[in-house]
Parts: sequence; C-alpha cells; structure tokens
Amino acid sequence: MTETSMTYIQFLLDERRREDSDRDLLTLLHSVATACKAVSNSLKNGALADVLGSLETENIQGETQKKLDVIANDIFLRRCEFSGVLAAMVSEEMDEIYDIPSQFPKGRYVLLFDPLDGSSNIDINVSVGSIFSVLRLPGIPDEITYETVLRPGVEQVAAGYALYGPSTMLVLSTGNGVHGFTLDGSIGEFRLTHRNIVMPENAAEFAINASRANWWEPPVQKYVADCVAGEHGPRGRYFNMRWIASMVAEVHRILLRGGVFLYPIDEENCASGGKLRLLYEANPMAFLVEQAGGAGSTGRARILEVAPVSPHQRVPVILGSTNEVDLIDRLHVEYDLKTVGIIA
Ligand code: P6P
Repeated sequence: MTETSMTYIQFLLDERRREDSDRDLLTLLHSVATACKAVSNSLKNGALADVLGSLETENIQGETQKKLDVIANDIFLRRCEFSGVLAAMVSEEMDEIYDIPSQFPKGRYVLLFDPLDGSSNIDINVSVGSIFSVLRLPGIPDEITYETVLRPGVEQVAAGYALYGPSTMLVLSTGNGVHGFTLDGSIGEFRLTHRNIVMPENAAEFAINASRANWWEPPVQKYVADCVAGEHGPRGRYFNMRWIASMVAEVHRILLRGGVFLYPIDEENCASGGKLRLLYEANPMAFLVEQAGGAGSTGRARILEVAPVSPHQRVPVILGSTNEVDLIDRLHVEYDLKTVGIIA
C-alpha cells in the first residue's frame, strides 16, 4: 500500500494494531471524521445552498450564531451520539453538557468540540475549521457532572481538527505524533498525506490581531515590536505577520512551516480570562502542537496543565515553535518579577 493510498480508517486500524489503542476510540474517531466530511459538504456550496448568513440567536459566548454554526453542531451531535462509545459531549454552541440520548448505548469517552471555528469567515469564503478533543473516563459514569468533563488538557487521549480550505484536511493525534489526511472526493475518504508532522523549532512568522496592540501587556508588546524591528532589531532577522481570524488555519500553517500564534490576555478581554476557549480550542490545539514538537502556553503556564473550572472557560493562548514560545514566556516572567519588585 502506498503512503497516500492509506485511508484514515486504515491508518487508525494500523495504529490500533501497533499501539493497541482502544477499539472504542477508533469508533469515535471514525464518527468524528464522518461528521467533518458532512460539515465539509454543507460548506462547499456556499451561497448556492442558502446556508450563509446569521441567525437571530446568540451562543453562550454572546456571539451571533451563523446558520452553519448550528448546522455543523447538529451534524456533530447526530453523527457522534450514535457511536455508542460516548458518555457526553461539550460544544461551543451549547450552553450545557450534552447527555447522550437514552436510546443510544453509552461509553466512557467525552467529545469536546468547536463545530465551526472561525465562522465569521464563512460569508467571505475564507477557510474555517472544526476542532475536537477526546477524554477517556475511568468507566461509564452513572451521571454526568461538570467534574466529568472539566479535566486538564494533559488527560486528552486524542485531539484534532478539520480544515475546510482549498482542500478539506483532517489533522489528528492520538498521542503518537501528528498526522494529516486529505479528503479524496472521488471516494469520500480521508487519505494519509502528511505522516508524522514535525514543526520547525524556529519561526519566521507571527500571528496576532495587531489591532489590539494598545491593550496588550508589555511582554507581548515587546515581543511583537522586536519581531517588527527586523534585522536591525534585537532579533536580528525579518519576521512576517499573518492573521486569518481562523485559529485552525493559523495552527495548520504553523504545524507545517513553524511560527507562533498569539491570542494573549489583554486590557479588553482580561475580565473574561482571554478570548479563546480552553476545553475545545486551546487544549486540543496545544495537544497537537506539543505532539508536533512545539509548545503551548498561556504566557504564564503550560496550557495543558490549566485546571478547568467551567465548560466555556477562556484562556490566553500562545502556541507554536518552541523557541518563540519559550522567549515569550521569559518576557512574561521578567515582566511579572519587575511588577512585584523582585528585579529592577
Ligand atoms: P478576532 C474565531 O472566532 C476565533 O475563535 C479563532 O478562530 C480566531 O483565531 C479568533 O477567534 C479571531 O479573533 O479578534 O480576529 O476576531
């Protein structure tokens, strides 16, 4: 079998044989891939399918819901609740934890997902994605409580995303590296195209919403200013900037060619803890980035070690090439030590 002829399910079967991963995990990851294919299909006809535009409703984030936010969420629920291996689901688009309907067998996995991330880009036909995180419980719980799902990111057993771009890709890690699959429309299957993605240690690009510069903390302002100063500045080299307003697209670029993505805490978002959500954005992306040899930080802590306190909790996110994330963390430490007077 040639490399790219291996389908996603064949890869999972092969990995299970090699890693003896749980059969139920394979079932769940297959259901997630099916959901991603269905979302891709919903997106591809755009304005022709009368699925663009917004609804009158808002999600718990206080964000106006796009028609496709709700469509994608329903697709994930229908395609995954049926799998018989889930105890519960958590979605950006649902206020409360989703209990698996009684007509379906339950299992010991929890699926946490953002069904359509970057959906503000849909109406302008720019790449969007789905992000998912998987937890494995010790057993099938008698009841689902917040404690069931509020687990730190280090406990994830799998994470991934689908990127709905010029091609539809699914990028996955089950803890044994990061692997990319491209949707082959002729057979309706994801095929292995990027085995064992390893992120370059150094970055030539940074991604941040520069319109928020006046709100940033001094360590972030210094980091960005030093990148912008280029070859005559402290970094001694040129940096390029990217901002797609679609985290999945940014992370995919960084996984493949290095870089750093920042959505830091700032004066405007500090009351809510940041912009991006811990359980179904920061944790899965940090899991993938670390599996690819990168790092994921809040600026003051490893993202995967943050102890969740609520399902839709937000955190600062700095992730990408290890050397850049480490530098940004050091700038935060220096700033904090000066603030409390430990160093001058
Ligand atoms: P801003 C999309 O809404 C998202 O959650 C991420 O995908 C993206 O990186 C960020 O927010 C964009 O934020 O400030 O550009 O609207």
